Amino acid sequence: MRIFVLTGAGISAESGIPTFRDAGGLWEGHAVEDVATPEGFARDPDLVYRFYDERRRNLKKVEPNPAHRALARLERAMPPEDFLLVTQNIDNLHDRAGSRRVLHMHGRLDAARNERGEVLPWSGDLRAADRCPRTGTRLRPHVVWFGEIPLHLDEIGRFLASLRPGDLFCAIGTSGVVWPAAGFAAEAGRMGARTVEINREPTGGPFDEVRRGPAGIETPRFVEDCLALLGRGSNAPEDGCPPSRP
Ligand code: BV8
Repeated sequence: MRIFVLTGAGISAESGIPTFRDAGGLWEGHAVEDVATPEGFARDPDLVYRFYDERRRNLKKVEPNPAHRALARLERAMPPEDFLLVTQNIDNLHDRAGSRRVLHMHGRLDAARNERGEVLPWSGDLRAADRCPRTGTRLRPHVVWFGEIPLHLDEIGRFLASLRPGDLFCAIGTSGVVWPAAGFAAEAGRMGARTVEINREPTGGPFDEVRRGPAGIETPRFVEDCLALLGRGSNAPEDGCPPSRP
């Protein structure tokens, strides 16, 4: 059985990171789409640097929640080729919860990118005066802005195309507004996978099953159900992996 998990801002809400919709999509009176764009960066780079500095500083004050930890457990219980975790979030809570293979399709706050597109870890404030220690070029947040092409789309597309009846797709804490991530559930359904949504509120997305409630409660339950399907219920040892799908 293969499982594709897509997470959005809602999975980090119980860790104290505001979602885009909760913030009303605004920041310092600016629409996120205005600030989180190449045009916004060209227009007012200091505003955009500040926007990400504040969110990067906040990362140090928050911790992964049971939803992040449950997905790390599910990853450990499955053959690598049968599990894929894709996040739209730029926080590092999946990584800090122990997930080893996370595709950050919209980039990540704890990294910067030089003018050659090379990525380097970056945990402090990032300002216009900062330069890449390797190339001396200007740095920008390693974040995919609106109008830019998300990361890892080839790998994501291959995994979606490999899904078959009996496999699972689960979207956790995403409003399904932002494309191309918003199209993944329908694609998984077209391949015959069962599609599950975990969300506090209805989104109207194309799901076979909805688990209404906070991610911190519903995700561990979903993972327990997956482990039972894999014959790896909560009383099973965490060592080894079930046989991969032939
Ligand atoms: C692209 C990084 C071309 C920045 C982000 C018209 C139609 C279709 C598409 C478009 C269009 N006009 C423009 C577009 C394209 C655009 C887009 O989709 N715009 C939207 C606004 C219409 N997309 C792009 O520009 C993308 N690029 O299209 O390039 C291309 C593509 C492919 C191939 C070739 C060319 C790039 C998009 C990436 C933008 N960058 N992030 C930053 O973070 O600052 S997106 C950003 O917003 C987040 O990363 C996230 O993805 C998105 C917010 O979405 P969610 O994560 O879902 O968060 P949200 O707050 O909306 O929802 C939270 C949900 O959680 C809610 O449902 C809530 O009920 C739930 N929840 C809350 N608490 C809990 C909970 N659930 C459970 N438990 C809880 N406790």
